[in-house]
Amino acid sequence: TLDRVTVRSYLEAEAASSLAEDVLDGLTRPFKELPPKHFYDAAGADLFDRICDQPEYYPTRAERTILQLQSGEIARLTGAAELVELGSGTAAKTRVLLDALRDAGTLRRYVPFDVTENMVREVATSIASEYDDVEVHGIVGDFERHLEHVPDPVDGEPRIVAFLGGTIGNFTPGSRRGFLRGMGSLLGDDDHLLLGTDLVKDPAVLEAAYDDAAGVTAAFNRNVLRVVNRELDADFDPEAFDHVAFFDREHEWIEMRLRAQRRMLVPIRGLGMEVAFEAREEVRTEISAKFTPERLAADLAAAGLDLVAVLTDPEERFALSLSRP
Ligand code: AVJ
Repeated sequence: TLDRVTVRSYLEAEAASSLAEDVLDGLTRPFKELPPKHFYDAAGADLFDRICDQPEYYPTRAERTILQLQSGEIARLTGAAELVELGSGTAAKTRVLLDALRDAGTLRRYVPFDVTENMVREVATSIASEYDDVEVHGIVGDFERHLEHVPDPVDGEPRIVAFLGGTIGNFTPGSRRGFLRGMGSLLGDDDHLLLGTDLVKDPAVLEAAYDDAAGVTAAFNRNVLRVVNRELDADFDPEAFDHVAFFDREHEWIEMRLRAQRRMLVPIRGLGMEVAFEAREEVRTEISAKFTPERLAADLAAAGLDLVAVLTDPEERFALSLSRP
């Protein structure tokens, strides 16, 4: 099987510098901010997996339900020989889609793309051993900067570029459209974008999903401070920050913040600076946009994509959309 696996990394030392610049930028703003991509070191990836098992966090289960019910339809509508998956993670849900493409007799290659090298390697070798004759081309990179390294489609056959889980919601509205356009640039006339988006719903349900009773999301949120401590030799006390999650009704997004319990001065030696916090001052750590079908269509159209199908779970909590250039 190993002769069917390639893994290329485009990250190297860049990862640390992108964190340094993001922390420098984000913590010197009048309203402090840290981008959500730095949550996902090994501990953060584990915490996210645990979030998905919490009873309140429905998106992962809802999306899996849609895949289980609709993968055959997705295979039929796309006839895809290839699945490119941005943010592939452990590819748990992906197998449902790969199975459908294999059963349709079209599947030839899987391209997992993620920031965590070990995860890409493990996924690449296990998929290659589970799916006879399927090639796997793993990419270790930052999908905001390395999309250009996605290989050309095999023999010009149709492909699906998938961005699942609702991660598109982490982009602010303007950069969201830019990123959709970037994914669109990977699509030829016979290709499709498969996009997972969480849907607008009762704010109480949304807020519970980002503030589970077991405190796993709170630990995930604080983990970004541990990442900064380790990578930039900083002295954050993660326990001195409270986890805050609320639905912003105007923007229709969940916002996560970390709120300082008291005044403090935090050394970040790797940047040669100290950051001051007022008591109750907050750092925004994530937005997670929730969509209405109208907004989804408008964002896709703005990125030059035409909606082909919107597939939802029976409770209409989450949507998987297929669109094309
Ligand atoms: C992995 C980005 C889809 O926004 O719901 C989960 C991350 N943050 N709980 C999301 C997350 C808090 C998640 N995504």
